[in-house]
Amino acid sequence: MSDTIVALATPTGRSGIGVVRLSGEAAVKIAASLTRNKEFSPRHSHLFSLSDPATNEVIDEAIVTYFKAPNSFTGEDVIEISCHGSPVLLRQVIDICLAQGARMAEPGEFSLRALANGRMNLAEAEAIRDLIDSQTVASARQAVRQMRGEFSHQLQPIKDELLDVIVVLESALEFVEDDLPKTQSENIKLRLAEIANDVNKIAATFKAGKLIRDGLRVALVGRPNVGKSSLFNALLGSDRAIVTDIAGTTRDQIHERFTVGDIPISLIDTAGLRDTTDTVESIGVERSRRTMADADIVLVMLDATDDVTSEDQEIIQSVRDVPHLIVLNKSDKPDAISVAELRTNFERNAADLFDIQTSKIIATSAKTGSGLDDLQQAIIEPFAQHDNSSNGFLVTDARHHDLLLRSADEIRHSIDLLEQHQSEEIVLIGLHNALRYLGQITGETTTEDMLTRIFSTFCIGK
Ligand SMILES: Nc1nc2c(ncn2[C@@H]2O[C@H](COP(=O)(O)OP(=O)(O)OP(=O)(O)O)[C@@H](O)[C@H]2O)c(=O)[nH]1
Ligand SMILES: [Mg+2]
Repeated sequence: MSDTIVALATPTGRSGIGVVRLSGEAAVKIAASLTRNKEFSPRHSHLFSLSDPATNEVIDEAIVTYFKAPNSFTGEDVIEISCHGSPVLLRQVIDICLAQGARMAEPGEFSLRALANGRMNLAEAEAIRDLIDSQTVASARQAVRQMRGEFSHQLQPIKDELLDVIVVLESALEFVEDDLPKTQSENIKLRLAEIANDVNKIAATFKAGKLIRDGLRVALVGRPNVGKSSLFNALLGSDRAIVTDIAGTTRDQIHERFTVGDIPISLIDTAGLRDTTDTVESIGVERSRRTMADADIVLVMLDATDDVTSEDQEIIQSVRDVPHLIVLNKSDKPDAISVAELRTNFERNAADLFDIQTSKIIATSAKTGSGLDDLQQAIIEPFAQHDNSSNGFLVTDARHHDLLLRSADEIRHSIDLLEQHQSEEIVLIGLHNALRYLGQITGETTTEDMLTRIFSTFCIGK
């Protein structure tokens, strides 16, 4: 039988209440030693004085709730102790549990046990992790849908149908002497094509799902002093980054998050790009260049009151082939040029170098806030997807997406083999693979190694 695990289920730090959670055979015995109480009625909460069995000293008053196996989150005996939220006290309670025979839970170990005991499937367990990690209401909503089994329900009829086809082919292998009759073979191909299509449809929701879950990395780049940090602060609505009129103010990059609509944005302010002999600044410039390479979209900022320099041109040139926007800042100033003027200037001065006619340009003022709404919409526009073919359920996990694609590939390959009149035996290999991949999403056919890898991405106490 498995050992008893303990962890803090609430975040570390001061809080009104902190919850220590135990799961396993010894959970009740450990709770008994802390409370000097022998019987706990399942699904009832009771107030107890907690004391240290080693010293008999009372350490807190706490609410203890008992969830008796198998009707608990993990399927084992679970005890939740809601103490006052002092980090020192909570550490002490955990230490006592450890001294009484529990061991510290690994990340995701409570969920892993829930999975092992059939309390939920893998996709549902992953959804709990995603719910905890979600940064927006939209991604939380998706995670809850998955947690409640919606993904598994969508997959089930597809798996059933695939299994049906496999059974037909397997029995043909057993009982039919020659090749399958032509009509039957045509029918199987049609059924397989439909299955592959259904799988692909679900996989196609990943683009939107990934966006809602992971959001976008947006890098703000440009020459020194154009107003990157000012715009960064204006978008966040706080004075996060230092702003001065000295060129080269920002040395290191700063990340902050905000959301546009349902999409989490990780905004990165960078050191102004220029050739410099200053060691610290040049490291910053190097980092800025790397950030540009990693970003989903790059905002190249120009100063609307300044001529476009060769440095500006170089920066724009370098983002030509990646999603980018040109931000014409300081548009509040009387001598600021307009977007149309910028386009004309470019045409005149740099036509043979490259052109910015295909680049989107947004005029902003970090000072007055004008243009910020347009800028936010322009950031998400290339990524937003309006397809709603799956009732709004979105695949958000790269692992699931990958398995769906692999499954559809195997099915398509099997159809090709049927076209070539290959033997059922060979066709079946691919179909079994396809079914196995679908099974790995919900964990029916997932190996021990993979489970360990997946659950290591969970937080401790879940
Ligand atoms: N009038 C006006 N001034 C601005 C605007 N944006 C920034 N400034 C001013 O421009 C100067 C430089 O602003 P920063 O935000 O520090 O510029 P930066 O691009 O981050 O500069 P580095 O960190 O040196 O690369 C400051 O004096 C700002 O107050 C704007 O939209 N309008
Ligand atoms: Mg700056």
